[in-house]
Amino acid sequence: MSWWQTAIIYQIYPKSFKDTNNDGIGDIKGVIEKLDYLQSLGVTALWLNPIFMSPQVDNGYDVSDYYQIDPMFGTMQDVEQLIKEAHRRDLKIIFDFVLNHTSSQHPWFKQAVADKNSPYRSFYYFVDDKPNNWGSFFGGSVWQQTLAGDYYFHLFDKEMPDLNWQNKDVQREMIDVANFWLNKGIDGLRLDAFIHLGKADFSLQAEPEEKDATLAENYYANLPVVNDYLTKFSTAIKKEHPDVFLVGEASSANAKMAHTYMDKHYERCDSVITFCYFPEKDDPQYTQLPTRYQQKKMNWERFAQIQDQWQSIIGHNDYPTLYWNNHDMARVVSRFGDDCYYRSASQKCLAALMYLQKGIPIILYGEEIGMKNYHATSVDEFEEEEARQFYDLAQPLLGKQKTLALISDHCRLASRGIMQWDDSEYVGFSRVQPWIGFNCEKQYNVKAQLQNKESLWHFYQQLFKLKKTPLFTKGDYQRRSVHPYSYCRSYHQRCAVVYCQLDDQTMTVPCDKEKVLLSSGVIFKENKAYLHQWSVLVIEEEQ
Ligand code: ISL
Ligand code: CA
Repeated sequence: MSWWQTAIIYQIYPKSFKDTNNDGIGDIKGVIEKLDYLQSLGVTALWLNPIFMSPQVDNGYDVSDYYQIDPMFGTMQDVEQLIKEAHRRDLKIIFDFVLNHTSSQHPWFKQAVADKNSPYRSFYYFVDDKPNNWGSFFGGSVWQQTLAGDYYFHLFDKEMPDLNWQNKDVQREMIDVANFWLNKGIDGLRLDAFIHLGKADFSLQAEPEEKDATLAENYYANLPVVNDYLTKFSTAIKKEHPDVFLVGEASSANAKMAHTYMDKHYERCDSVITFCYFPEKDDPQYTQLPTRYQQKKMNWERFAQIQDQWQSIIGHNDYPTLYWNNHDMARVVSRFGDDCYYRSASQKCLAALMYLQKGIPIILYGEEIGMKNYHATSVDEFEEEEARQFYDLAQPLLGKQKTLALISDHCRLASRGIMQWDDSEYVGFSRVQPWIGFNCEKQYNVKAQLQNKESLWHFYQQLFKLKKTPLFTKGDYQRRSVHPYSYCRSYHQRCAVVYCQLDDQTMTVPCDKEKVLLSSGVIFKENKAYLHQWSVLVIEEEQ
């Protein structure tokens, strides 16, 4: 088996994890300081959001030098030490690898803009006139005019021009960057937004044609040519580094597409991260406001169907990723659980539900201590233009606090709060005011959770121990029911059923206590187990 098939990945947003030089910003040394902590939790690999040199227009996803560490996070020596210290503890390191675009401050782009005859001109997409009405993910058109009057293409922020992957020099440069870091000893790469590497013919117009800028994913997401670029990149990388783990971020990929991206006949991705796991329906409280930043409701039936698809199409021979949250979406306990009364219970239940399926768990820092969404205190904290527009509409109606809370719960900032190490003035993160506000809570911090044997943290530790056994890494998956949410894992002569009670009914399961592998919130009475809302039971069954 490859190391990553049994990996449990811990995602670190370095800016918010731990600050060691007291400038209010988390750093590499902070990660090093917490390696023992991470090892004791039982995770086996760390994925770090980008730490390369960057003007930080999009939190490091706008890279201006792939060969340098942003001084805000530390130095090259710090990274080398991190790799060494992580490996000493059997922890793998996965870097975020931004290959679809660079920063507008990258020397390639600067030269391309300054000189039309520069060889770097064809590293990007330049056109004399705006050829289409395609919309950028960050709002407005994908085309940005330069001072010279021509236009360049950007799918994300206008300070993040897209690289032209048709150009073989671009392909080679990115392979070189990847090899540079792999030669330093890192173990894996998360291929950021790779599904956008291919673009359709620029003369095609998006519907509705009369609109200036409209999202047109069919022209710049999951195009067949993406597979060719991927094969080329991965083959070159794996030739020198056969053990590397390549996990692609494929936000809009369904299980079938993911299957193609993971096709064993071609060297592509080892696994992918989709954003399609969570089928939410709009459930707006305020009908006069746009739904974008309003309450949503999870459709658990549909969710179960999607999980079953991924488990059968991908899980049968491969390893899907299993996750509930990341730096681009709200935190699990606030989004799908109950961050008030059933905070611990709901998160334990959801964790077992997701991570005991077949695949590679990816947990977000702070998830293990039940961190909830960060709520902004000012509208200026939101980077999305759409959020500001919503604020202007909603604030006169709902007031400042309520509006901020509503937007906070549905935007990318929600998950990027400071790691709560203790309940001291700056929650053990720093000795100065951190770069962002934070929640300070008596029970939901590392110190308190470590002291309490019944805590969420200890549940995660137990869950990971169980997850590492062959039954849960290699075993087959089979759905039992959606209400209660239950499925079975089987391997050789063994079989275990995972029961998760998501609704407020009580479920009764015949139960021999000796056979219980993991439980939370279950009441055991005379060979029966009673599961109330948010209880979870993992029990071995006779085959
Ligand atoms: O934005 C999308 C659809 O609405 C996605 O298709 C997109 O691929 C995804 O959001 C990409 O996210 C990643 O790249 C971004 C960065 O801002 C995110 O934080 C990162 O996760 C640009 O590099
Ligand atoms: Ca710092």
